[in-house]
Amino acid sequence: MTRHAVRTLGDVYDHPVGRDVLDKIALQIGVSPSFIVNPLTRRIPLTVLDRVAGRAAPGLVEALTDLLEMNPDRLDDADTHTEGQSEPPWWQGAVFYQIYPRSFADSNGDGIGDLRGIISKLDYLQTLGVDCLWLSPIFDSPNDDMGYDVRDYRAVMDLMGSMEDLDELIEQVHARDMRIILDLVVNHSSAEHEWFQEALRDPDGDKAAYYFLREGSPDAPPNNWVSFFSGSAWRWFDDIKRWGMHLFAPSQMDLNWDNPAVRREVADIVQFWLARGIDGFRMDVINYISKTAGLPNGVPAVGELVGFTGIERYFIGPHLHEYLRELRSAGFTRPDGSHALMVGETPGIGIEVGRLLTNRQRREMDLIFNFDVLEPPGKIRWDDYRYPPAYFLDFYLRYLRRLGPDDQMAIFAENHDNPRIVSKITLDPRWRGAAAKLIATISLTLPGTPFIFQGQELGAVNQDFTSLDQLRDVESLNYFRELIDGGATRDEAWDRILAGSRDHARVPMRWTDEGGFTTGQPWITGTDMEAGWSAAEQLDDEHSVLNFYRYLISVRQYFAHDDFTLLTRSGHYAAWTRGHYLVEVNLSERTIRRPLSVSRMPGRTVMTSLGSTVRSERPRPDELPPYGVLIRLLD
Ligand code: ISL
Ligand code: CA
Repeated sequence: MTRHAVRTLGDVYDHPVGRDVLDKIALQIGVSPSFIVNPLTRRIPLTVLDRVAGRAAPGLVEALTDLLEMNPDRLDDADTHTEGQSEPPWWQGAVFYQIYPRSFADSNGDGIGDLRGIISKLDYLQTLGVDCLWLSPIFDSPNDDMGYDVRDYRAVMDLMGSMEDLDELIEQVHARDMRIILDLVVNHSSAEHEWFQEALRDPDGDKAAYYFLREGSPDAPPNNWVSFFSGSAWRWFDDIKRWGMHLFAPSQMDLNWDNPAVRREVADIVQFWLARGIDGFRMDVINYISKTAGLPNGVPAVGELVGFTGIERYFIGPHLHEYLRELRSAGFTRPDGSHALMVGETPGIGIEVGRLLTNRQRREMDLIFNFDVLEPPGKIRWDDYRYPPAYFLDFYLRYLRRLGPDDQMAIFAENHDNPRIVSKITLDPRWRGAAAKLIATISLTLPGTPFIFQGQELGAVNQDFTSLDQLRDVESLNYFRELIDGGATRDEAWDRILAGSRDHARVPMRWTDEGGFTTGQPWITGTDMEAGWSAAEQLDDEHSVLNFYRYLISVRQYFAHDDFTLLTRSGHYAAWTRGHYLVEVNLSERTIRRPLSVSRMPGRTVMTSLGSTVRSERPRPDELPPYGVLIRLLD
């Protein structure tokens, strides 16, 4: 692989990592990237930039060049051998549905969702029309981070059921012509995993080398990295007089992927599950697995900029691509040579590095989640603000323009780590359904692989939690403490928690008007009791969000492999075609005019978001109501 020296601003921009970084900066300050990098500025030497920026943010430019040099891969360096005109892989036209098992359906009344609960809802999922289920963690876990802390990668968490239940679930999913992927959480394991327990018993033994354990003194952690769940990323284990690294909760110990034995273990785990019929994995924070050798301190200026000191030392580490390729061949390849699906959860990864990770010719992963879609410039999850749906559309349009024939993007608006998209967009109950349908339309008609999170198909909204004891998430609880310790009042701290808590997405599914999730006491309660929004009620309502999703998913097969053409994108309006379907959307909360150039195109209306606003309010034919959608089949 050729190494390109990075000396000028232009070199940075020509580098995939640099391009992503500069694009992010441009987005945040609200300018076009060409405002920063253009023929005039391209030749500015980084040494000069360092002198200018160095005063305000010492070390920033050096951190950037380090990062770029640590990541020499470029798409044009990749193996360019084309695989020929093979059939598109199954997942390309698929609609994914994420289940948060704990909160989906409880079969035995203990208040916690489980595998038999999921089995009991397979008819519902089939009616919805989704092709592949992704289950958030169901492996044995002490649940400090709700299963994202795995104690045994080969056992089912007892709260979820048994191995037999899982086998039955897999079988029944397949019998319905659907597929199923699980969650692979291998950047870290639970401290209760036998590997770590053995490391504690023998801190110089081979299992200790599975983790990052460092000698030192209890008052000075080995470096300045911070945890995503507050505080230092290091925890002192007094029994063995060693520090242990945890990028997440103190009981989620980071695994050392530089140890080949760890990589072999992970490949074996994947093989174990593939043999049981699993169709692939979503891979938790998979871009964090390769840490910079020597675990050097993070640059404080970077930490201040992005909020997490140390992140530039591991979010695209030096061996990331290598380890993924190895795992694909050693773990994700079946005996017949076919590959199971690899979906990477990749916080912080931009479009170009995303392409490096998923371009078909490179044989790393198949899809990744690009999280930049979740907050518009200047906002973070904890801010209370209204999310402009135009940002959602424009984000994916921009993404699309950058993709080549061997790239594919995943489209998503929600997951178990984020508040509900409808509440982010609008708090006005009149537009709840329309906003939900607008996101559905963009997600399901743009060329990409859509992921729907449970409840999204019901237009679920955030919960009016009123006190901390209603929350369960370690991140929210720790962050509240951190805010108070930092001098915030309880009200200030609570406002931030309420805006961003992951628990909004984790309350039980609303199956019936009374709830229908459990016959017992749910492990966490939801507060949204608005009539008409449960699954049962929506199935009976032809204008419901649920039936809108069902419709779009069912017709998707007719255009999923067809061309996409953007006809108009101006102001709050956009129109595009996908195959013979013509889609028009209003991205605002005001009624807007449809341009004649589009409204005159001959075709018949097959779907509108009507009915999700005030029932009697029929829009004029030349207008689109707030967040309105109009879908026609062209003649
Ligand atoms: O909530 C976040 C941190 O502030 C997110 O950045 C999130 O932690 C990140 O996207 C990684 O998420 C995944 O790994 C975590 C787990 O808690 C999340 O539920 C999971 O989706 C650690 O395993
Ligand atoms: Ca249960």
